[in-house]
Amino acid sequence: MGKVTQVLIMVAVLLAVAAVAVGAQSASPPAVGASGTVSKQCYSDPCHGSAKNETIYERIGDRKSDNIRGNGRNDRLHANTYSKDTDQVYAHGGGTNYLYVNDGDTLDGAIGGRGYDYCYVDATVEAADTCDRVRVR
Ligand SMILES: [Ca+2]
Ligand SMILES: [Ca+2]
Ligand SMILES: [Ca+2]
Repeated sequence: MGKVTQVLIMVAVLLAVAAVAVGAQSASPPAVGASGTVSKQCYSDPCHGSAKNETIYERIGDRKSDNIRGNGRNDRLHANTYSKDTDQVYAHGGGTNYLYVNDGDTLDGAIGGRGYDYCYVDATVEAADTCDRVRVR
């Protein structure tokens, strides 16, 4: 085998390994795919999701206490963009949900539903016992 051929094979193998690594990374976290996910910015309180895969964001600005309710399917509910507020985030319905209330204060609430819920909080006091997984950040 010529040296050039050997090098080419090595490069090909490295590229294949890199591709697999990238693929594995983008495959996690599970269940929630980029396809079919709808983003929603809240302008009202309470703010309701629909029966779609959704990423919902709290109202714009500090000191606005939000009630955000997801619905069916897999949702990501963000109340961690602004602070100095008391936000309540409810998963509602099934699916795999991600509830974010880690906005720097410990006044918020993350409440899980029937599905599997990940709650990202500033302190465990913000996580209801309906959260299946609690992450303090
Ligand atoms: Ca808020
Ligand atoms: Ca907030
Ligand atoms: Ca908080």
